[in-house]
Amino acid sequence: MSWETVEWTIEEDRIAVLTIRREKALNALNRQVLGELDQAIGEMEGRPDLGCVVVTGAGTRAFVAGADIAEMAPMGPSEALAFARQGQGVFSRLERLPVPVIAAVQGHALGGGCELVLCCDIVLASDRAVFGQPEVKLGVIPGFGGTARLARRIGYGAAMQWILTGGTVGAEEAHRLGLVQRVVPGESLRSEALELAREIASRGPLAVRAAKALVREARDRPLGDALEAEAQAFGGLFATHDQREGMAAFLEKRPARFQGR
Ligand code: CO8
Repeated sequence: MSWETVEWTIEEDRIAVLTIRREKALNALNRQVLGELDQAIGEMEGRPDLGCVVVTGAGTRAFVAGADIAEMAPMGPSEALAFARQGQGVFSRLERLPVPVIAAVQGHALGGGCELVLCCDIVLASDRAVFGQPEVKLGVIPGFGGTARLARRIGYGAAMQWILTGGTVGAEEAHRLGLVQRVVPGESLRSEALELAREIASRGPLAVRAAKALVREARDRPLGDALEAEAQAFGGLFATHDQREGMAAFLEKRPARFQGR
């Protein structure tokens, strides 16, 4: 499952790794990358056997250094609008993937790269990772969801500071602000991300998918609606094999054998 600039592989049982491969441009997002990402995400949507996805960029220097500035530079307003819509559409599709998505950020995650991180559920970063929304330095603003998603993740003041100054922060600061869940040495980033993916993929698959959807959707729902959705999903899981198996396994002091049904 590979195109010119994007590939996804089943790394091991139930774990997919989605890689942006445009290393000579620090994995910058042009229309081709976005188109290929869209196809890859479409394929993963149709895979009920997946338990977790890890997203990363090729090489050690960058996760994604933003939208492709050379491609954007000559654009007029309607082309730029279409480009923003294309990126937003692809990123929202990634955010809505039914399985959890872990970002493994090894280097620069700037502009569109930082916005891509914001569409992942859990973020692991190398101690060399750098985050930021530098668009105002280019005379523009974030266009792939940053003005809408960053404050939800790191709070209003910090988001304003990032977006209004265009400054960058390192992995430790991103961790302190809650964007990054764990900072690890660069050489162990991939194995740590896979280990986390393995742990998630070992849990009840229906429960994991339900939990992801509920936590994500609760951000945009009134509390009462979110609680009702949770209660409905909770009740629904009691009609599954995996609920009976998970609870029986606990009571019998043995590992659960989930079947995703
Ligand atoms: N676009 C295109 N090419 C890039 C990009 C980029 N975003 N980032 C790096 N490259 C290219 C460089 O041009 C260079 O190419 P070449 O070797 O041919 O000269 C190569 O990658 C390596 O880059 P550097 O030599 O600059 O590497 P350094 O290690 O010196 O610096 C940095 C690394 C700090 C990451 C630096 O490359 C940089 O600042 N990049 C740009 C970061 C940036 O401003 N990103 C935000 C872009 S805007 C954006 O993402 C908006 C998203 C919404 C769009 C809405 C649509 C309208």
